[in-house]
Amino acid sequence: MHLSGPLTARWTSYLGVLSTLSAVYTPAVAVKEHDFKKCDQAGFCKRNRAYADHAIASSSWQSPYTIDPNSGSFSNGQYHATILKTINDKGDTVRLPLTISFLESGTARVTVDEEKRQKGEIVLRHDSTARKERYNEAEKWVVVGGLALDKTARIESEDNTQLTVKYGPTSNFEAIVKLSPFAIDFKRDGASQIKFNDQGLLNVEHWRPKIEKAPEPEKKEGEGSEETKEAEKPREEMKEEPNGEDESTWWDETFGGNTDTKPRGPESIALDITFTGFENVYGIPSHTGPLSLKQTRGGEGNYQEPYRLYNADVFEYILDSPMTLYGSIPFMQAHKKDSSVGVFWLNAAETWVDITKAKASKNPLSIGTSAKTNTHTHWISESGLLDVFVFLGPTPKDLVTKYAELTGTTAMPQEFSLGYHQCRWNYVSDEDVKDVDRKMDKFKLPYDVIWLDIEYTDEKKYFTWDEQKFIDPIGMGKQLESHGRQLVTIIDPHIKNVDNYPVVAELKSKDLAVHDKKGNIFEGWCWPGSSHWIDAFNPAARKWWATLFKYASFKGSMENTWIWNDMNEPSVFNGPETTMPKDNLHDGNWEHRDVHNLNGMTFQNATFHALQSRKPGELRRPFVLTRAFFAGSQRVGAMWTGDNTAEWGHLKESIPMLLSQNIAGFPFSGADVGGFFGNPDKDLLTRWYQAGAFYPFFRGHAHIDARRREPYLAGEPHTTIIGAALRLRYSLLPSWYTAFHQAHVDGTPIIKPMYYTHPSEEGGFAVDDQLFVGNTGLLAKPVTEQSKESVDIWIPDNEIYYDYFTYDIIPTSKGKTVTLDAPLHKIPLLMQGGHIFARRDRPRRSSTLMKWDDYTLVVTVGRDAKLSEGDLYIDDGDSYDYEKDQYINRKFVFDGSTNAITSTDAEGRDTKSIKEGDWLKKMHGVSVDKIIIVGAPASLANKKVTVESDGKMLTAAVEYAPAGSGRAAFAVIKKVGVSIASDWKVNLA
Ligand code: NBV
Repeated sequence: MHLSGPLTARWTSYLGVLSTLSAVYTPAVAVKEHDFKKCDQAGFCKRNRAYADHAIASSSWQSPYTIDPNSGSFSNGQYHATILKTINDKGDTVRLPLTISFLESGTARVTVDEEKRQKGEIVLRHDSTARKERYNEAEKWVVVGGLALDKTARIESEDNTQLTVKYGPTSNFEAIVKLSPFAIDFKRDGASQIKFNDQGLLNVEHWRPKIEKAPEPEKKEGEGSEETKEAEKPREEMKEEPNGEDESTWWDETFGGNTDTKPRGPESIALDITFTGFENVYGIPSHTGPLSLKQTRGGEGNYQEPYRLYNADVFEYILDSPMTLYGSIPFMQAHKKDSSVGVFWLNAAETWVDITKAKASKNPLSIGTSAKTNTHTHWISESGLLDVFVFLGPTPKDLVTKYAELTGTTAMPQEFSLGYHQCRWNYVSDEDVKDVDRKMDKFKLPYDVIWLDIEYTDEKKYFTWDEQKFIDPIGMGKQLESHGRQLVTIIDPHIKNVDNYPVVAELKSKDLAVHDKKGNIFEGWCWPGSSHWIDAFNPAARKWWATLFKYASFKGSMENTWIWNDMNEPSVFNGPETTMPKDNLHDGNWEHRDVHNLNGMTFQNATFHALQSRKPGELRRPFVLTRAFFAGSQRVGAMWTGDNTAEWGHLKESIPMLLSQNIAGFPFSGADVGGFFGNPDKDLLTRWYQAGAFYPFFRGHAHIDARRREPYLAGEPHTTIIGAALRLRYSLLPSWYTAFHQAHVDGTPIIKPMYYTHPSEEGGFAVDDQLFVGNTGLLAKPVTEQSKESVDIWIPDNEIYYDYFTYDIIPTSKGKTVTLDAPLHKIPLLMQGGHIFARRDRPRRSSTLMKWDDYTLVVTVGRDAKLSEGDLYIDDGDSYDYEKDQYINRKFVFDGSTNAITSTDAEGRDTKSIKEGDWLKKMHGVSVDKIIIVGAPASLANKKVTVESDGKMLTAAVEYAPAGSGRAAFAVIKKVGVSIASDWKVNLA
């Protein structure tokens, strides 16, 4: 293997790892921003920003894209036309097929491709076998539904300058397509919401033949190479002259000592998308920084750089930055009072997004009305199609559900995966694992999963064990299994290139790895040293991958073994920006450049399907954690935010980062509790557990050099406080599971930011440090600052709020900020009135052991004491039997006017007619143990209530506490005794 380019500090430290057998690793200093590209170091980004600067500065700028007036046709909800791009002063044009699809969901899709030339067919560089098309398979990986065309969409008016299409479920959406220059104005109820090419920044860098440098002077005419002659011919035919563009990075560019060759030359696509009258935009994870995205063109408090989406192993990432991270979801939402709209930019190549906000020019006639702010965004991708979905809302929920229709929803998880996960790099032996397991029990700390990082393997050969240290993996797995616990082992995509390792031998002999630009198996460096990368784009590779996970192949794995996919950006230590060369080739000879952001998803997907076929007849829900992701990854597992640091800032940042994941369709997300790099002090660790209890994915993790920090090591009072946070999570698991189910059904976020739950309250649009859990009305505001003993919670409405632990009524009202005491032992957690949520209060060691436990219901009576409502979804938490009606879905209602609480089937099903399997039958024996009513009516002072269920009438005792010194009255109905699976009614009067 040859090293090219300078050795960065990072690479040096990796070499350090590789050179020491013990793999002890000394972290370098925080991320070197200069190890990753800035926009002006990515040729296509620089060119498009320059294009934008030129267009915006010039008063006479005219976008050179025009719809050929004779090309348009409209049928069955689709408009087809050809955009002509004028490429020189002579008026030569390039033809760009345009399709605008109006979908039944009310989503519109705009796709622009590039026609192959009749003459001047693109000439690829001689040293590549890359495919000669714009990459058009992102849809295949990402879109799983929602593409049915809206046959009722119709052209409402048309002349030779524009056409207006009416579409949408109530025909209240319009797309006004302007021919020259090409532009689209998307309207809802007559008002403009989203504009394409309003600023004239549309840019499709068309293919062109490479013009080789002028022949060397000593060469006589006619002595040029065949290749040069060939390349020159089309240019002659196209009569395309250089037009002063910056061509320096068209055919190759070098960064950090790595040269990227571009066989197809420049081929970026870019478009300006204006959100008319919108001041806040959200989404496009993953980045650090606020949930409401910042402007990126400089100015006070703004970024200088566009948000970048190019999945990367960003070592010791920094806070408040538009730098790229490990995963990308190019879905952006704009929000203003009572209105949300969004776009999904379906492109898997490196993408940059500039954001600016500007007051729309004021209409001089409308005196007194203040000008609205428009948010201008400029999307720039290196290659592929221009393919954009437009959502016109009007609610935040509309956006996420329509997006989910296209890209799919969160897979129903293994129920255990909502519990607490104990991880570190590394638990060093099977004895170590068993010891941690025992100690967690000893200290009464519940957990569900213990994790093994890369050191469990025999010298980083995945699917093997270090037999000196993991002498009896099955024995270890069985100990965990005996109290319902699981093991997650890491399996990365780099396969060690070494003799006598059957996995790599097969990868090579079956030719299933990623190739370099010459078509040879790509070799790079990662943890194992010299490695090859499985090409999970290749169906044959995925099929082979599945064989490796069979219990008989992955010896030492068993039914409670699950998988962690790390480094799948992919991380390549000696590659450009620590990833794969862009001119590498994947299945179908697509360049890596085209598919980079999809790569992680294809690998997680391969693992997900592999776990489904471990044993014939065993179809269970897989659990696979990924670091790299793209739109659609939510269908195949969970993600985490990668290598954070044990600092307060990173704890704080985790909340907006996870909220961003939640609104962008991939809610099963978490951040390393405690911080990966470094050593948290005990307070930080404790506060992190309190916050982590509100992450959808809740895992403690630590770097190999970090000190041990299992919660029992913290000492008192910290261990007890952490234990309380874990117990809180465990008792609320039924509500978390219900929220996951909702996410599975329609893409609803599991944790929700204020703008999402209260889209009319402008004061909440920038609030990103507090969250609602599902539909429970639980409002959490984790403490994320050092030595802070209080928090300020922003209250979004006039509903009543109770303290979760004390039932104190929070004296506040809509739009106010209330300060709450939060000494170390206290998690600031409020209950919004008007809800009913479920808990399981019996402390257990793992969620699996809670399977048959009774439930507690908590009713929070609303300010008007009228209706409180809630849901509870339950299934076996493991199989796909829920697809065959084997689930319980209850709707609970407390009605203040009838003074009763009822439980009915949430979907109105006739549950009696369901053919019940074993699990469902057994659930009839699981009861509602108690009902806690916070803000309880005085009638409950009567001490007894009647309970009707299954035709029987019973009584239950009530403990009632009248209101007192700020605390609400509450009642506990004890031993309710009704089945969680049945209809029932509790009469409170
Ligand atoms: O596998 C080791 C680590 C892992 O612990 C961490 O969670 C990943 O994000 N992995 C990265 C490799 C490199 C760490 C510097």
